[in-house]
Amino acid sequence: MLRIGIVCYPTYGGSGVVATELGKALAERGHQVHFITYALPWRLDTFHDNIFFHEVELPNYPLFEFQLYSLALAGKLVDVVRYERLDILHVHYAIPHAISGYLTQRMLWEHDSISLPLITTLHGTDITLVGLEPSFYPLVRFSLQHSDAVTAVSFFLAEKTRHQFQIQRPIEVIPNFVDTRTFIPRPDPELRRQFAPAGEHILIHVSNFRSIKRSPDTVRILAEIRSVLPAKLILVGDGPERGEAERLARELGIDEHVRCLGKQMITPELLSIADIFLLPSQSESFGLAALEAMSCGVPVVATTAGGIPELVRHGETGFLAEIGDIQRMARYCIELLTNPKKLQSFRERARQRALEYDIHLIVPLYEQLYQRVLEQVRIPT
Ligand code: GMT
Repeated sequence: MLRIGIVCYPTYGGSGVVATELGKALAERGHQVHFITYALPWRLDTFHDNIFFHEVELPNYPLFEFQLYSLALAGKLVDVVRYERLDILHVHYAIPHAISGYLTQRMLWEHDSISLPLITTLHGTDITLVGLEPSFYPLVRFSLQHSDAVTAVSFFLAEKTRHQFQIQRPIEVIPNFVDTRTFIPRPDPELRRQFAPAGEHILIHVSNFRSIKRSPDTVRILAEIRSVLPAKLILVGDGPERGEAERLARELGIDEHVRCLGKQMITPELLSIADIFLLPSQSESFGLAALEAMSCGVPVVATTAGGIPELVRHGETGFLAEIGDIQRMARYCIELLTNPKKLQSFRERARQRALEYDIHLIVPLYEQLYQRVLEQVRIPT
C-alpha cells in the first residue's frame, strides 16, 4: 500500500477528471490517496474509503493583489507530506503544479531529509498553449527536467513536449482511461424522447467551451445536417464560447433544436441517447469526453487535431476531418445517420475500442511507474 498525494485542478475539465478517477481507482486497489487542491474535485462527489482531501487555503492580505496559489500549494504539500507520510507525489497539469511539487521536494529534502518522488502528468494545454507563454516556458521546462518521471496522455503530447521544450528525458505515454463498467450503453427511450420527441437524430458535444474546442462548429454542423435530416444537438458543459454557440444557433434559426444543459455531471444515460459525439477541436491532446462517449457505444465525428487519431479510428469508430471542415464533418454524420447498419457497426466498434482503455488496464501502468520511481533512490537536485 502506498500513500499517494495527487495534485490537480478540481474544476470541470479533463485533467481534473483523470486525476480524480485515478485517485478513486488507486484507493479501491488499497492505496491511501490524498488530494491536495483548492476545492473538492468535481468527480469526488461521495465518500470514499482511503481518500482524503486537503484544501489549499489562500492567505487574504491586501498586498497580495494577485493570489499566490503556487506558493500556498507548496506550503500545504510540505505539511501534508510530513504529517501524512506520503510516499509519492503525482501532479496533474504542469502549471503550476510541477513547479510547486519541485519546491516541496527541495524543502522536504533540506529540512527533513525526506526524499519525495515527483511524477508529473501532462494533459494538453499545459504544453500546447499555456506552457508556451514566455513567462511560463522556462518554468515548465525546468520542472519537467526535474520531475522523477513525466507522463503524457498521448504519443502526440509526448512528442510535442520533447519538441517544444527541447528536452531529451524519457516521457512515458499512459493514455487516459474510462470505467467501461460504468460508461456502458444504457438505452433510455423515455430520455431520448424528451430530447427528440419526433424521433430526430441526436448529436452530443461535451466540453469546457474554450475557443480551442471550436464548440460553435457543432452548431454549424447541425445546421448542415438539418438541411437534409431532422436532428437535435445537446451541448453539455459551460465556458467562454457557450454564449457564442447559443447566439449562432439563434442566427441560423435552429435554436429550438439545440439544448444547452450547462455544467453537469455527464452520465452514461445521457451519452447513450446520442447517435454521434462531435469533437471539432482546434487542438486536443487526447479527448477524454470522446472516450467516455465511445464507451457508451457512441461513434465520434471529430477533427484530426493532436491525439484524436490515436483514439478514434477513421472509418471504424468514427470519422475525422480537417479542423474547421464543417461540410465534411456534416457529410460524415449524414452518412452514418442515413445508414443504420453502418451506424450500428460503428457503435459496436466504438465500444470495443473503448475497452482497450479500460480503467483496470491503465491504472496498473501508473502503479508500476510509482514502483519503478520509488526503487530509484535519489537525492533531489
Ligand atoms: O484544455 C482543456 O480543454 C482541459 C484540459 C485539462 O487539462 O483539463 O484537457 C486536456 O486534458 C484532458 C485529459 O487528459 C484531455 O482529454 C484533453 O484532450 C486535453 N485538452 C486539450 O488538449 C485541449
